[in-house]
Amino acid sequence: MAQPAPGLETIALGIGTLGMALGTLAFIAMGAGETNEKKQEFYIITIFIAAIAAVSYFSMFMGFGVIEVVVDGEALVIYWARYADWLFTTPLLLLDLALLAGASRNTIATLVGLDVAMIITGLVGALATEGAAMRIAWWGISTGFFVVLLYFLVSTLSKNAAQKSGDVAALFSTLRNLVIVLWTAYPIVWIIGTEGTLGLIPLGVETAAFMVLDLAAKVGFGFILLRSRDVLDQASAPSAQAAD
Ligand SMILES: *C/C=C(C)/C=C/C=C(C)/C=C/C1=C(C)CCCC1(C)C
Repeated sequence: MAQPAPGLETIALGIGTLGMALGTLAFIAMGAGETNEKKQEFYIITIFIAAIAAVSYFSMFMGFGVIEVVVDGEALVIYWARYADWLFTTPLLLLDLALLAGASRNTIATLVGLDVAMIITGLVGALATEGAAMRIAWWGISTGFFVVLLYFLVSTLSKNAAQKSGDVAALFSTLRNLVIVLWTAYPIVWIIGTEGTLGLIPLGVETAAFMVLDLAAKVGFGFILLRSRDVLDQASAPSAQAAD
């Protein structure tokens, strides 16, 4: 059993837990009293994103969800709990974006499928013991899914959003760009961190980097989305149809 990580890791995981918990409470408060069912969807999804991450961070803070993987004779400390979190929270983030854009079910299924494939292959890479080359190969496969996912965000989903009102399209662009920039940092932190075996940054720095990214990509994203009440009104107006 791994012990709770000391130092920077513990601090980063503690801040992550607090930030996600406060984000959850803030989103619940923002959504309280919302009676429009379509708009409630955005609140429910975004509350769960922060809540799942809060639980995941708390588990890692308590020293759970972390294992040692021996690669080429060297022990790597891997937080697998992240992937359990991301497996649910990243599809939910994409669902928020897709609902905003008025995407069809097929587009949503494609995005979620690519995303789940990205997270699972990333997890395989994180746990692979065959050697550094094999881990980096899985990183490459995961990054391949990620690139296709980004393609769908800038093509199909952006086209859907362009058919919405100017305000909705503008909010979509802001959030989409935030996703592109923040999400791109994850594979970079992974490969230069413990998982990539290159060890360019120590585990504490990596944990802090993921914490800042997670807070921005979930709580930051959620605030930008949910504070725009009248834009959500327009996005969920009955006239808004699912585009193909
Ligand atoms: C709230 C959590 C978020 C937004 C997490 C996003 C995670 C990714 C975009 C992860 C991507 C990865 C690759 C593209 C390569 C392999 C390693 C991963 C899983 C870190």
